[in-house]
Amino acid sequence: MLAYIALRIRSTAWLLATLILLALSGCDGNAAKPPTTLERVQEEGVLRVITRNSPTTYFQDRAGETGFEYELVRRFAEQLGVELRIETADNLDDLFARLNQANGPALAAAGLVASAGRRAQANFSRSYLQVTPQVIYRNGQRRPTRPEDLIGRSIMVLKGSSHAEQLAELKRSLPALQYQESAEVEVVDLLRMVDEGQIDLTLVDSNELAMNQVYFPNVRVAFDLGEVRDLGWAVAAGEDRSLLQEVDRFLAQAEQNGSLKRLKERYYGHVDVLGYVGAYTFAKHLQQRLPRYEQDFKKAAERHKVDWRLLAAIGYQESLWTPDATSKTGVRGLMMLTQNTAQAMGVVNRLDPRQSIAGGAKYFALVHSGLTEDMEEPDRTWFALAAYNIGIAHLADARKLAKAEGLNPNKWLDVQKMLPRLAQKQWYSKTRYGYARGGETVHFVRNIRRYYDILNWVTQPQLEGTQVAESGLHVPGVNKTIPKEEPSQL
Ligand code: BLG
Repeated sequence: MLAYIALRIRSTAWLLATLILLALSGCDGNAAKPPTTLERVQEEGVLRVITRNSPTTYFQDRAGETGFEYELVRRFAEQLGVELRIETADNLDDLFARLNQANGPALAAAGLVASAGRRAQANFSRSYLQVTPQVIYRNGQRRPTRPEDLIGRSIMVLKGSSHAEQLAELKRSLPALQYQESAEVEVVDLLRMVDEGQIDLTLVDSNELAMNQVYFPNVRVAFDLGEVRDLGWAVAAGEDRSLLQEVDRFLAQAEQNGSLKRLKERYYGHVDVLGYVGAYTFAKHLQQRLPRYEQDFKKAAERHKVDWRLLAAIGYQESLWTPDATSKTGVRGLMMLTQNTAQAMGVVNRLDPRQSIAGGAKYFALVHSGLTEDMEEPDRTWFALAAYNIGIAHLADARKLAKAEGLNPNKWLDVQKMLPRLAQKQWYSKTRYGYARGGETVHFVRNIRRYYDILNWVTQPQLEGTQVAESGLHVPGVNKTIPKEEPSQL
């Protein structure tokens, strides 16, 4: 028995010694090497991402969480096969502090410029968007055209931003330059403050202006301050590059397969599609005209089970929310009803905006429900818009053409390619219903989708039915409502 115990003690001691030796010599991989960031994320099955709550990054809309950074990082998490957990920082200093905390989020996806000053706080991925810093001023004020013109004007930028870095740099050569940094505001607040004349100037990135121009009709670009810069996602400064390498691979792929381009177009393409003038005209009309018809859109939408924002978007495309609009062909009113359609929908006076909206809503709901059962959303809505504009008969022709080409007649992207053919003799001569201006219908649907996107951003679900919603529209990401109705400017 004693011998047995002695043997046990000896063997335990030997085992311990062996383990210590192994650990010291690094032979035992598990004990010596901690998991990489990527392995940790995969083991936990969760990707924690820190971002900012703003229209260009992450916010809530009617359908739930959205935003450019959010959409992109959601796809990345999907590809990794892990759950995405979003955290929001109060300001940029807070963001970098939390990223660098032990047990902090693994990744920052927040429209961050990979600036020299930030490289001490974070390691950046490859670029997914190029932006230009722009000086913003209010229309009607003296326009600055070069850095010297910034002296003597009240300027505010975000604390901890790359713009604050730029101004600090500029101040070295222009000591008289004064500016304020604030950790209490977001980019939308800065633009609003310029729009309302509370500050003279601010600095924002071109993508942020592109996204927000439609909300702030008075803001204008004074000049570009400096070179084009890269936006990147970031990990904490001390972190290994395993996760970043995966991010780089994902971003390269998104660039190659066009998904990144589509996302940019969706979020930042307003100014491209509407044009600069179109974007701020829309902003002006949003403030001055829409409030007059908002209740009528909402009532008609409720009656016909359609989203009121979609009806409003149709109304804007048709008439810029002008009740007495008339086309060359005698189509009339805010929703541009033809004589026949108006009659069929029971509209007596097409120039009465309430009747026009009610008739347009009824007609839209009718064509929407009349489409073939196997057509799915959201394509179904785009087809219904096309039918609203060109009629179901011509739309059926375009769908037949698509089928003949081996395309899918239930996919809007496919049928959209066929619609312009309805205006070309070689094609329309073979269709049942003949010539139609199908190219216009493609523009019609594209524009409405753009307006609809914007209307979704400026209206928030949680505000509906509240006092705030009744007093005007809401800009996502900020506690600010656009004031209701100004004197008529029709
Ligand atoms: C639409 C009708 C459809 C009709 C098509 O025309 O009007 N929609 C409405 O009235 C809401 O009902 O389909 S059909 O009844 O099956 O034939 C085709 O006729 C209106 C379109 C026409 C267009 N805007 C709504 O989108 C228009 O105004 N075109 C003329 C432009 S201009 O005169 O060249 O400036």
